[in-house]
Amino acid sequence: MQTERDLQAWLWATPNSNRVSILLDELGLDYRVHGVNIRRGEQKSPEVVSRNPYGKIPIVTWSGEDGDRTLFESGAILLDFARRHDRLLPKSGKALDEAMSWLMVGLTGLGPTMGQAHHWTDLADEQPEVARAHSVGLVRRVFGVMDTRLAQVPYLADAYSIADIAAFPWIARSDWATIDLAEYPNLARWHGDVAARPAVQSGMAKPEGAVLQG
Ligand SMILES: N[C@@H](CCC(=O)N[C@@H](CS)C(=O)NCC(=O)O)C(=O)O
Repeated sequence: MQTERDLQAWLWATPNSNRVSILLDELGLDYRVHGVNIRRGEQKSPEVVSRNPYGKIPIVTWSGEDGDRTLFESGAILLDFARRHDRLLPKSGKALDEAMSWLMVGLTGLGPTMGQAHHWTDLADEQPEVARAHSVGLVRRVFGVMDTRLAQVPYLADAYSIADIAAFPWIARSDWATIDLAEYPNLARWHGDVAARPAVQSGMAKPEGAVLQG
């Protein structure tokens, strides 16, 4: 049951945004999407900065039993919704330990290293070889540890969870780090399994018509 009234999300066609749209679609929630074109600098607008002083997306707001709520940082949003809805996160014990640990690998290892690799292999005006190789090497280390893990279990925390949702939108853009996913066969198998989920397909298509370019 949806307890959030007037649920709204500020998103663009970016990996951290798609974590949130996949989450909300997995939970079957109704929400209104506001497109924030980060290549046009719309994340610096008063509309965004008043809800996230960092001037970044994703952001979600809603009215709940405890009043008006605002959350930014994709990891905070994943954890809050999984816990309140009692879905996509084990309750306790070893299963919770594993889900939390692999969630953090996605949030603090995969996302930031992919962002740097995208910068040094594509976005930067100058792309010194030392920076390119260093940033891609850090991504390869994360891909390698995930590939080894996924040789043993179907999903990062065994059962499908927010750890997979945090990782998927970045793995789906492995080309941003000039990496062919086929080099990591277990990760590629997992990517195919997660990509087949209807909520992942609908979440990855939000905001409708958004394109990340420039
Ligand atoms: N740690 C934050 C990172 C948010 C982030 O960097 N968002 C990007 C889009 S994926 C953004 O807003 N970039 C524009 C900017 O930094 O000005 C999260 O996971 O939500």
